[in-house]
Amino acid sequence: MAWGAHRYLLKPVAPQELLESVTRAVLLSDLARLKREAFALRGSHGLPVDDEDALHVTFSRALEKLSIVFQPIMSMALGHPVGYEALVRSAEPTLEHPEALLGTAGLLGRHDELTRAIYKKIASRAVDLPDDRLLFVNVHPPDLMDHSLHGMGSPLAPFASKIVLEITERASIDRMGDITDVVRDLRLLNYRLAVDDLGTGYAGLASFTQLSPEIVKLDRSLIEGIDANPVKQRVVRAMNVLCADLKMQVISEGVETTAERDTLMSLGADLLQGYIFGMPSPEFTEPKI
Ligand code: G
Ligand code: MN
Repeated sequence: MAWGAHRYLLKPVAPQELLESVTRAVLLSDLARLKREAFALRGSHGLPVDDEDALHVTFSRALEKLSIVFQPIMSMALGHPVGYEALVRSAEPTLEHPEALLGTAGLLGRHDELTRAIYKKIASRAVDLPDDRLLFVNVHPPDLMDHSLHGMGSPLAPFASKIVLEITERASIDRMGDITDVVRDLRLLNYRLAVDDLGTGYAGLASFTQLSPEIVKLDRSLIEGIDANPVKQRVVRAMNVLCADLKMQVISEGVETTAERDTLMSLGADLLQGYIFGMPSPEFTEPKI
């Protein structure tokens, strides 16, 4: 009935009409099923089968050649890093950077495989993390729902008390439904949470109300050229004041110049991250301020 069979079912029903209407209903329900299947397959759309096979092979090679680099997050007051953000790289040409890796994983339906490989690599390096330093790990919002990624069996779990999970604002977490249980479980395991890329277009407060993050990371688009931009200065100063009131720490990302660094410090920022302290490195570096 939902597919329109009712349209013809006024009595008296001629046998031929009944047959047609039932046939139409069956066809429509088949179409709906096909549409659902197509929707589920949409990730691998647009790739001829041969290309897709080749891409699988390239992607598998990229997974074997993963490495992790670390970018220090500096406390200007302490004069040394408080932690490091783990960033994935691959030695496979064309898939060196996270965006390419993640995009391809999505196309091939191999996202979970990539995430697990990254977490295993990060865990293998976490043992060398200097004492009193935190390790910041990027998490894609849908991965939050996967308990096997962060739960007891996860390669990251043994290091949870030193790990800050960064959850990006680029994908809105309010479309994920209720994440209260997941957040509670993560906190039971002693993970800390950060909202990443704040200021990238998403205006809602779901990430704050649902995550109660300890840390907020301001996107580099807010930091770039801040020394010459009074509007950015006003926003960042207000953000620092507000987050201090909320007992959240603020990290300013993408600091590249001394002018940006000095302006940020004058606006009350203490935790800074960016190329000014050096490029992300395979080692846990100790940059000079
Ligand atoms: O989205 P997220 O904040 O996790 O992005 C981290 C990315 O930003 C990494 O790929 C890193 O190489 C890059 N990055 C880190 N510091 C800087 C910087 O100072 N300038 C620019 N342009 N990019 C940076
Ligand atoms: Mn990040």
